[in-house]
Formats: sequence, C-alpha cells, structure tokens
Amino acid sequence: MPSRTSKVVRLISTGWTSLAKTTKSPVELMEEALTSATKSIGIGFNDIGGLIAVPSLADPHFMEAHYVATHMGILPAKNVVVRTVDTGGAGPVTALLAAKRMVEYEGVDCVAVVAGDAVRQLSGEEFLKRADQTCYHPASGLPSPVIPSGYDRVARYQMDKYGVSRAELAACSAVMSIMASQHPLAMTKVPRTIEEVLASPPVASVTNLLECARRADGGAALLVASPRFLERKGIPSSTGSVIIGGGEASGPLYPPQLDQINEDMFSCEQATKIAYQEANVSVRDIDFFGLYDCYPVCLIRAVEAVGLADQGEGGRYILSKYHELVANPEKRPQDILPINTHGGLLAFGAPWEVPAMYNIIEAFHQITNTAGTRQIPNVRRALVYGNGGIFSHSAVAILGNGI
Ligand code: MLC
Repeated sequence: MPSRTSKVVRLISTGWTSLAKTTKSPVELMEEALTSATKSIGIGFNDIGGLIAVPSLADPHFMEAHYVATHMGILPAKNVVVRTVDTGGAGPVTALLAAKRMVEYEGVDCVAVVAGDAVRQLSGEEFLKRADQTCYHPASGLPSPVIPSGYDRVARYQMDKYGVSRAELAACSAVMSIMASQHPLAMTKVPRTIEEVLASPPVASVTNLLECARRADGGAALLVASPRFLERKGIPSSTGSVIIGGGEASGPLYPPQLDQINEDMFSCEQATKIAYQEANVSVRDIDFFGLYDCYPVCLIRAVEAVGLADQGEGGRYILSKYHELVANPEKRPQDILPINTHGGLLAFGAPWEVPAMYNIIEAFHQITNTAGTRQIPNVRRALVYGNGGIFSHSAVAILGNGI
C-alpha cells in the first residue's frame, strides 16, 4: 500500500513571461515560461516526464502538447506522456488537476503545464473573427462580438433575477484595476473608477469596453511533482504548495435565450462543492481566492459560488468592497479583499486561455509567502477557479501550504 505522503502532489515551481505586446509565437512564450519555471528550481527539461498544454488562438496546432513538446525537445523521449486539454479558459486549472492525477495514478514524477498565446499581436478584426468562431452556434442568436454578447446576456439575467445594478457590474472592473495597480507585471497601472468604467465605449447592452477581459500576449508554466521527485533531485520536501483538492463541472457551449436561462447552465457551484469536499475545507479555511473574472458577471457569480457572498448578493458584495477600498487608501487592498491580488483578466491581462495560470501563480506566491507588497498574512489555503467558454466549464482547485 502506498503511504499517504506518497500521494501528496505539490506545485513546486511557476514561470511566466511579460504580458507586453510581442512578436514571439505562443510556443516561444510557453518555452520561455517553462525555462523560467525549471531554472528557478534547478531542473532541466529532461527531468519532465509529462507535459500538458492548452491550445492557443493566435497559432493553433493539431495536438498542441505534442507540437510544444517536440518544439522544446522534450519529445522524442522514452517514458514521456503529453496531453492537450481544452476546457477553454478553465484549461490551466483542468490541467493542474490532470497533472495531479498523472503523478498520483500514472507514475509520472514531474509534470509541466504550459499555456501561451499572442492575441494582442492579432489585429482587432482578426482577433474578433477567431474569437467569434469559438463559441458560435447558429442557435445561440448571439451577435458579434459573440463572447461579450454572451456574457452580456448572462449579466442581464443576473440583473433581472437578483437585482444586480449596472454600478455593481462596473465595480468589478474598478476593483480589479485597484488590485492590478500593485503588480509590477500587470497591464493596468492606474486604478479606474466606476464612473470611468461606465463612460468607456459600449460593447453590448450592459457591457462596456473596460468590462471585457484585457487582450494580451503572454506565456506561463507550472511544475507539479511527487515527493519522490523532490527527494531524487535534492529539492526540499516542503517546496511550493500541496494540491489538496479539485472539482470540475460543465455547462452548455452558449447561454440559452434570456427568457430560458436558469441556474442549470452554471457549473462553478458544483465544481467548488466537489473541490471543498475533496480538500475537506469550507470557505472559512481559504485565505486567498483566484477567481475568474473575464466579465463582471463571472466574478459576481464566482464570489457567490465559493461562498463569500450569498446567492444573488455577489454584486452588492463587490460594490461594498469598492467603496471600502476607495474610502481607505491607507489600507492595503489585500487586507480588504483577498481576491485576485494581481488584478485578474479585467486588469492584469488576458492572453486567451492563459489567464487562469495567473490565478494559480498568484495563489502560489501567496501560499509561499513570496507575493511581496501584495502578500496576505499567513495564507494556509488558496482556491483557484477557471471558467471556459461562456460559463461552459468550471474547474476549481484548492492549494495548501502543507501544514
Ligand atoms: C480593452 N482595453 C482595455 C481593456 N480592454 N483597457 C483596460 N482594461 C480593459 N479591460 C483597451 C485596449 O488595450 C486598447 O487600448 C483599447 O481598449 C481597445 O481594445 P481592443 O481590444 O484593441 O479593441 P477592439 O479591437 O475594438 O475590440 C474590442 C473588444 C475586444 C471588446 C471586442 O477587446 C474583445 O473581444 N475583448 C474581450 C476578449 C475576450 O472576450 N476574451 C475571452 C474572455 S472569455 P490600446 O491603447 O492598446 O489601443 C474567457 C473564457 C474562455 O476568458 O474560455 O476564453
């Protein structure tokens, strides 16, 4: 029988690139990020026994992980397993959980998770053409831009059903900009107000430009390993954080018509419930939340799903935090709100399917006490949530400090 400790799977290192507009390809960004993750822990690409990649929009490839592993020289090799996972923006969290299972059940000692994209490189027109195709279905009735329009439909549902106000939606973007302004890598350097968000150009009926995920280029990488690997490489056994639980659930590719939407299309609640059960924790045990926020309604529903706010109260929760942040500039933002201390998709930056990597990396920094000026005191556990499509997939993972 394997001992309980042999089942402990750790996230041991992370790496990333700048989010600035670049001429590098997605695979080059992935390689740069993975090089940074391996170097910082003192291992090489030849130590990697498994690789999971998520697809890119700017330069898509058949069997992305095979393409990436071949480009990086990880393949050909004996005993290397690579897989592409595609759950949209939930991909990095799905991949983190898949990496954990590869270590637990498939005998792989060290798995790399990589994501990279260069959607800022694309012209606005080309980006829109490709983005529109991803969630398009003739029955959806969603006009271009399809993704913002889909989230807009859900935002209207949330307004009709729970009385969410326009200011509450806008507050999500303003709050994320306050968080991002503390992070050296974030695209958004200056906090914005609710008024500024509401004055930005409209994109759909209740969605303005500053309420859309911020298009960016960038790559990110994670390394997931077994205790045996750490021992073999002489790396301290307490390195990084423990992946203590996770859950996933799916919804439809596109939201039903407004009058047909009901709670059945959402999956974050179910994914979170499974993750809490597996990790044997509740919301009170979580000190940092990395919540997907591609559009305000996603963040509002996420704070409800994880239990920070009651059902229907997420908008009021975020608006009250915005007022508290603005009224107390002498306080550190993370002491008021332990969510997305990097600024999320709305303000940190969103290279297509990469951004949930940033939720995971920020959780890693918070847990390992390396978040610098953004550090939340004594983080024991962190929850990360990735959302794919238009509420089409939810993946939630819980990380712990191993104590
Ligand atoms: C855009 N801008 C922002 C911003 N969004 N600035 C601050 N914060 C934000 N959140 C800025 C840009 O940097 C740019 O400035 C200017 O506004 C115009 O943006 P653009 O993207 O160049 O404009 P345009 O081509 O007209 O397209 C507008 C748009 C597009 C809203 C249609 O940006 C868009 O589709 N964005 C959403 C991307 C998206 O949906 N991602 C996936 C999320 S769903 P400057 O100075 O550089 O000109 C998801 C789930 C999944 O995450 O599975 O993927």
